[in-house]
Amino acid sequence: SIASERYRTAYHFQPPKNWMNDPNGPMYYNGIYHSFYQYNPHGALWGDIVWGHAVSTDLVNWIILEPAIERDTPGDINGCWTGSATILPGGQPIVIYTGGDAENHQVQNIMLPKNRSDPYLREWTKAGNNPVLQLVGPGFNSSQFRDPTTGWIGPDGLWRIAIGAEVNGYGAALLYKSEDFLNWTRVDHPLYSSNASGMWECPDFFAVLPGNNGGLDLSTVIPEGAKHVLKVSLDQCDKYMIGVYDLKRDAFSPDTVLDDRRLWLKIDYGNYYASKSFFDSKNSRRIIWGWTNESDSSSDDVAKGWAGIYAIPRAIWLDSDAKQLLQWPVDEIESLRGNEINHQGLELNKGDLFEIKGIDTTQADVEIDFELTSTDDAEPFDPSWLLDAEKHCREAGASVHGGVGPFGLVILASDDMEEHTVLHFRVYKSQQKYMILMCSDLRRSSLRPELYTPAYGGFFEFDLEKERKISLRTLIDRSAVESFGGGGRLCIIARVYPVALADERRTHMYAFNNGSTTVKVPQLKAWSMMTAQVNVKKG
Ligand code: DQQ
Repeated sequence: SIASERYRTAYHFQPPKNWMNDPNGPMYYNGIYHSFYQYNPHGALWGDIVWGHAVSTDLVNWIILEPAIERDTPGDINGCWTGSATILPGGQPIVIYTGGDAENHQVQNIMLPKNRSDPYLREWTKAGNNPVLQLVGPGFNSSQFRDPTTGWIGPDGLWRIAIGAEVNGYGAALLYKSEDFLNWTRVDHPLYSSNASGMWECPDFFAVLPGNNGGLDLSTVIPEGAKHVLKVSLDQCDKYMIGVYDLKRDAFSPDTVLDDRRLWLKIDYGNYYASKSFFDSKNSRRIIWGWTNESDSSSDDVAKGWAGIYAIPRAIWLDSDAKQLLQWPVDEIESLRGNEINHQGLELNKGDLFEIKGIDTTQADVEIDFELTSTDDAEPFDPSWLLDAEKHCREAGASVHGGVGPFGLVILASDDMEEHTVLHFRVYKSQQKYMILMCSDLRRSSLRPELYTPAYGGFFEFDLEKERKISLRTLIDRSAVESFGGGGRLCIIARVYPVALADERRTHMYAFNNGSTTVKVPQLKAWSMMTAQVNVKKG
């Protein structure tokens, strides 16, 4: 229907139709970016999973190819699930992925490109010795054993990978070693495990240098001073720990161990799961890709004929204090910026609503700097709020007056404001530092029933003594709203389905302030975004 076309994203990747979930095996190889994805060739709900395949030279425009692998061997007859790519010395790409076998055990399989001189690597061959890994033994659960990582080389010259598992009911990243990437043995201790949670899906393990956005290749020597990040997927979100990879123990050791997993940092505080990163040797950066599900109902998805998008690929690096990751949409996305508007020297007093006009409000890239005129009225921060930032976003919503904030952006607003989505900040004082609340509040985003419309949110630490400006960048793409707060300190991607959008009615965008402290906007820039070629199919 027309409505479902209006909700389709114009520059967030999605296949031409059907269901898509986790990003798989991302890599840059011989001038081409490869994106594989969990894909149901038969419909808009999860099932019959194969690896969809798309290629790009710029991470913006994509060519959709035939699926790279289908369910046709005993080791993957129930599904070709998530896995990762590694480029072996000499330029041999190799993929390890999870298969569901006929008994519903999860096993690991290998596949290789059939012809390395095909620039798109269209055809893939499964290894003769598949499945290369199975899990048996006390405490293990063969139906909770999946999602192998990209490989890295240890000091002994052997390859290593980690695999998500549940051991005695607890989350673990199991560690495996191999000489040739085909024959693997389990190391008797995990890379890391924790009794703070159950099953870990989609582990990702990578090295980062504090304050350096250059990106590190896992399979080369890791420089002195590097930290490691372990990301795992659970509780509908992607959480991570920063620590060190202790080469003597051959194990990850987090800088801070948090027993309550609600306190673990998140890659994104919205609708984002199963992310996977890779080293981009073209531009020397690490890029992370995540899956954003629909927030409408399954029957809506069947009616639309499609479900699932990817967040914009983001550069990801470690902050200079080594306490959190920073993320920013890849620069390439700016090639879609069209018509630009620009405002300088705005001032937002308590209750002000400033309409941002002159761009396509349904397909836009918006960058705003909010400069605080004072922090005197910042209310005290209560650390218990960290346990449930969404609750705090519901209670301290955009219409609740505060000391410093709420201020931010109202988007996809209907003429009468009956429908609107809000992105906002609020500033709190916590001993020597400031804590910023960032929310993406979907509660009034649509008049349609049966939608999941939470107020997503999180807190980040910010040095307001050093920097008085808090930036907000929001990528609006029809049903996708992806926001970056404080220069990439906190990210929230969300899905919204306003009736006004489906009806092709005008929607409005405003900057606002509802705090008693005046907020200046020294710079506001916004662009209409053009439509990327993400739906081109080539046989
Ligand atoms: N999705 C895959 C699994 C993975 C899960 C199956 C995470 O391999 O654990 O589609 O979304």
